[in-house]
Amino acid sequence: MRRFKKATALAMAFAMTFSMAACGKKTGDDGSTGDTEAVVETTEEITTEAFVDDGDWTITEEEIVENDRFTTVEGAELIGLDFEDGSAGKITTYVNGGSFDMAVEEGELACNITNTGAVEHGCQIYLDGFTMAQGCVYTMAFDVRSTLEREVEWRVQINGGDYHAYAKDRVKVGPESQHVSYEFTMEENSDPAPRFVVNMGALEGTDPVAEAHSIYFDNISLSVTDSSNAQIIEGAPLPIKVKVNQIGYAPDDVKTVITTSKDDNKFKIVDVDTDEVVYMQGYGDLIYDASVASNVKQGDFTALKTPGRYKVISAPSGESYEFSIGDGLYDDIYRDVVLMLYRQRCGTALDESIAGDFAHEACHADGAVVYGSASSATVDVSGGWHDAGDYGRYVVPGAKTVQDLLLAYEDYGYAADDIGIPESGNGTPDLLDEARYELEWMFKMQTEDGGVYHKVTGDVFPETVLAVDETAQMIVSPVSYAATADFAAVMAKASVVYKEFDGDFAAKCGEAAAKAFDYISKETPTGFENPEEIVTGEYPDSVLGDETLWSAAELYITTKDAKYLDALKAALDANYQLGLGWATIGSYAIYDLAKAEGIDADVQAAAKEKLLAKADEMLGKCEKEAFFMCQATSYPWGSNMSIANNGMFLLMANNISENPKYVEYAKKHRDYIFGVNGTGYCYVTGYGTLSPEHTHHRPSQVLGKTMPGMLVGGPDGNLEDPYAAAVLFGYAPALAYVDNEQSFSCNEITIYWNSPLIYLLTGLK
Ligand code: 9MR
Ligand code: ZN
Repeated sequence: MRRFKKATALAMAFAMTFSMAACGKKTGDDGSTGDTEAVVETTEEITTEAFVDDGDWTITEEEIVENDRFTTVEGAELIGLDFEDGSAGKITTYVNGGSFDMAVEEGELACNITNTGAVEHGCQIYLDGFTMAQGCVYTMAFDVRSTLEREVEWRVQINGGDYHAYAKDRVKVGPESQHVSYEFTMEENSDPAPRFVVNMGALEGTDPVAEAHSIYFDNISLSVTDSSNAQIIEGAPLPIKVKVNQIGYAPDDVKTVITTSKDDNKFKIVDVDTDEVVYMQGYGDLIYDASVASNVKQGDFTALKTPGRYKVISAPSGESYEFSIGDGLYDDIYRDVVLMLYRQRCGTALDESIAGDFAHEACHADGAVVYGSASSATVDVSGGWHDAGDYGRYVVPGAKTVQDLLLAYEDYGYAADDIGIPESGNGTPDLLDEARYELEWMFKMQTEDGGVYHKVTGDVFPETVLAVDETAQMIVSPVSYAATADFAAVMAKASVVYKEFDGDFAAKCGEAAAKAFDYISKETPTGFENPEEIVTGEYPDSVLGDETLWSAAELYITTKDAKYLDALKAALDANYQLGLGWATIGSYAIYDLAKAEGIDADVQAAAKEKLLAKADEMLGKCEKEAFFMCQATSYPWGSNMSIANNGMFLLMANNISENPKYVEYAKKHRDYIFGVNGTGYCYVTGYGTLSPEHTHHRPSQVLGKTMPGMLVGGPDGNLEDPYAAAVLFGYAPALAYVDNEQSFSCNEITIYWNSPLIYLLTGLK
């Protein structure tokens, strides 16, 4: 937990003049507007409506309220299941190569195993939702019997990473029911979200059990035996109260500090190199913000334009993290945010000079089998980027990522060829080289008849291993409508964007796009669902009007062919979703239509109108929200993608119809990502004072250090993993973030969360 040190009152022996250029309504807390004396000289002239310093800069130490939600109570049953009511409670089954079903039969939990699989967790039952405190003594107990003599293993383990056990034991089971009871002390750090499992697969060192059999459990209990030495279990740390963009602001940017302390009335800005106070001002009125479920205040310091390194001191709640004012502040971060895609490349050796510790030999290079194919022949689908913290390669989110790069190049002519990828210096802009790495893979995902496979992954998510150590058989999942439509759209766009650099490649993209579009034209739009045996990322989407629209739009724009115009008009007439996500992508279509040359004038006018209406609607919402976002209380899995997408969308709107407000609010989305948000985190790894260090990203987890330049998913108000559910219970949506590698719903990273940030930073360059 964060503690603010108690500071003595800092009496200000002086006052100063201030600027309220951008926001003239704020005055001192007493409402006075009297003249003040300037004592700090800045190179910029800061003229302002007055703010009167009352001289009281006492910082109050935060009262630490211990969260006893996790405190252990002697005798408490953390798990207590007798199956009398016919329900298995929250016990869940997991298979990894094995096969069994679970049912409650006459007050017992029956696991009917037909195939144990080849690993210990080939067949497993598990249970989450309890907590363990360091130093506390627990007793694990249950009754068990089995129709066959064999061994099983129970474990209380960490739920992530290497899944090592805090306590475990093997039990020989047979037809005679036996009572197992095992006392143990939790020796490791407290864990707010451990997992209880029973492994019923192939236990190492035991004879394989080939015959079908049933194992019965009853009275499963985990209880606190002695808590006299138990430590307090900490949840997520308290967020810093005074929030700034930890990277910083260009001199002319609108700059806002936000405090979540209702007692803060004023703030001063200190140059951290000289300790001089360079700016002082009162906060605005209290605003209730539903995303953080508290009152906040905004303070404006737009008038401070002098380049330097600063921090905000806010009384009485304390200091902000440091930040800079200057030009070029995003140059390093930009490079890393782009290089992240290089570091996610699959099927090629990663160069140490670029990837550092994350360098590796070519991974996932063996052929993949095609799901449902009678033949065991393999296909070559090597290449592309690893999607995220897992190593799956999925066409749908890949297409979004490529589109963002192509747009960043196209909209800003950003042709840097020295970002530092292996292709740098080859005469083609690096953003296009990087995007091409994915496009080359996407070609391999297209079938003879034009359809595009949804994804290539193992049947389950890999263990926490390096990419080269995921050696499971790769399986190509069936063709999907969404993958094929998205493929058609980006390939069509690529056929134009790459023309001046590589005509043959561009032509190949155009042909592949046309073929994919023909394929979907004959299909009924249907959402993809994972085949039963494959449990990796699904990217399901059954609302496909926007995918149809996007593909028709790009093919029409690039070919001007009447048949695509007809399809486009039909798609525009149907219901479709706007958005720049992987599931709702209609905004890509209307944007490219709005800016295209030589297309149907009515279609273009309608697209422009739709786009600007959406942008204005967003702007209206942003202006009302305390953190200037337009999310209300919607912070879903990957909320940082929504934020980056919205910042990107505002810049896109500005490209269609210039409006300084669009740019100002795009910057506010940047500011949110780098620290002006509920938790105060800079959500990009490796940058800022407080940024994620324990990402759910297998290479980072194995190496014990987080790869730089990755945008994490961020707050997820729906608490979609056991760790988040344990430590973030009851948190407001925009605060529901925790920097822990077990929390895959908050702290994973993806290529398509980085890509809108690439666009945003390119546009703001
Ligand atoms: O980003 C995806 C998010 O929108 C979904 O809610 C979530 C659950 O379906 O899946 C996310 O995508 C994950 C994908 O399925 C597998 N690779 C990691 C992705 C990021 O967590
Ligand atoms: Zn790989």
